[in-house]
Amino acid sequence: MLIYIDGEFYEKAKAKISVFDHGFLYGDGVFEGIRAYNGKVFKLDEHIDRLYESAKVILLDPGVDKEEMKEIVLETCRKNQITDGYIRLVVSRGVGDLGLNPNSCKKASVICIAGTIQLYPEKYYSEGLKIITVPTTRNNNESLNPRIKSLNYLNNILAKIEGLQAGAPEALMLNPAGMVAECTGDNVFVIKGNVLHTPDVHSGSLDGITRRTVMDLARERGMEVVEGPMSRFDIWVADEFFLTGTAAEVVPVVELDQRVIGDGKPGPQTIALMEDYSQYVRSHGAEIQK
Ligand code: PXG
Repeated sequence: MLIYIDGEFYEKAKAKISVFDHGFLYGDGVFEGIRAYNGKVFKLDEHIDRLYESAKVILLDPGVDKEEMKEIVLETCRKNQITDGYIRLVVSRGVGDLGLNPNSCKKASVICIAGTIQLYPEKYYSEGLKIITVPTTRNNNESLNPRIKSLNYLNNILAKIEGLQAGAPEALMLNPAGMVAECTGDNVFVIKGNVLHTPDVHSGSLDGITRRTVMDLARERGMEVVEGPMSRFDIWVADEFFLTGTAAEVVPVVELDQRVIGDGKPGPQTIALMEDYSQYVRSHGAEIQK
């Protein structure tokens, strides 16, 4: 495996960053988790745009432009002969002094890892997940906006731990006002009748790229798509419930807080969207080979 760090490729054992990198010391940086399918990088432009938005919001200059960043991703895939895989692109504040002042970091570090992905167990998709709402709320928009895909994931990790301790593979997080935000690494959707409903991004969720893709696919199926406030009530009484994310893709949920959703099986419209998604990802994306 060859890993890109600041203009060079390194063997896995030699791919190291400084302990003085503020990404490590303070979680000061941003990242993207991207998939490649069938020789193509899925939604590369969208991931790069989101990365640069996250960087802009934290006043971080990646030091390379978007075209160069795309080429870094594609070249890392080529070097590792990736056709189907998982790409992690990281921009950290870089090496600086102790002390959280980012101005001591002279240059951002860019890291790109392209490897294979550990897929979720097949059972999650055929049977659906049973999850719970956890006490840890999603970060307040004005403290650390959940739209920033930052290297600081402790908020999500705390919620994930609470879910795992209760035996749930994912955990639903509310925002500080008690409305549904998202899961620890996935966006949330419910279906009631012909309406697909997901919390708007101001509710405390990442503007997920899988989320956007699924909204488009649902519109193509003639569904009405609503982005707006969602309460747990809306989920408990929904016909269908599912999560979306780059890693999970589209995964059905059949129980929340011991309330069975719909008839307790992955719903027909969810299954249709899962199929649409898996077809779509295999036929769209930036070609890895020149
Ligand atoms: N919410 C959160 C908090 C996430 O971290 C999503 C929603 C879904 O967004 P996308 O754009 O993927 O549809 C995420 C995604 C990783 C990793 O390596 C994390 C994500 C995706 C892929 C890999 O930790 N988070």
